[in-house]
Amino acid sequence: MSKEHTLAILKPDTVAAGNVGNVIRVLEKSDLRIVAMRMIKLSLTEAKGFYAVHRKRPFFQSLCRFMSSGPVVVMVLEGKDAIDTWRNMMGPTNSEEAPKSTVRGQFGTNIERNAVHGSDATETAAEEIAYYFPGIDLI
Ligand code: 3AN
Repeated sequence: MSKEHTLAILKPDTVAAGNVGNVIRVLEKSDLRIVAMRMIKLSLTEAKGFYAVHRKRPFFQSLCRFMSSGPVVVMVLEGKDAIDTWRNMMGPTNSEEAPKSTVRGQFGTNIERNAVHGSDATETAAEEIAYYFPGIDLI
């Protein structure tokens, strides 16, 4: 696989704990490059739109409340196999089960407050990047 883009979100727990710089440091030491970045606060409606795929899941309301509870940092990451590379760096969904060598293991708390998001496939990466960076010109 050649150069790829993915969307990363540093979730409200990461911002609130003052770990934005720590996660950026991990990224800057990796083979991925941050090519776009903004800090935003999602409304509850925007969080529900972003996580619409999970709307039938029991954790949906709580997840959306959490994601809209404070500022987040959204980023576009670029690199070889960026989607899988970032997901491997993030670690498993549940921070309580994530190895300490992963971002979720180091900076997250549990399955909901798990520090970071990463797109899971090429199509979702394109949709998610367009959602937060409309009109962005990625080469
Ligand atoms: P991932 O972010 O690892 O791809 P998904 O897509 O299954 O995980 O879930 C999206 C988000 O929903 C997760 N990042 C997590 O914050 C939350 N989530 C997933 N499963 C649960 C659960 N059982 N209880 C609470 N929150 C969950």
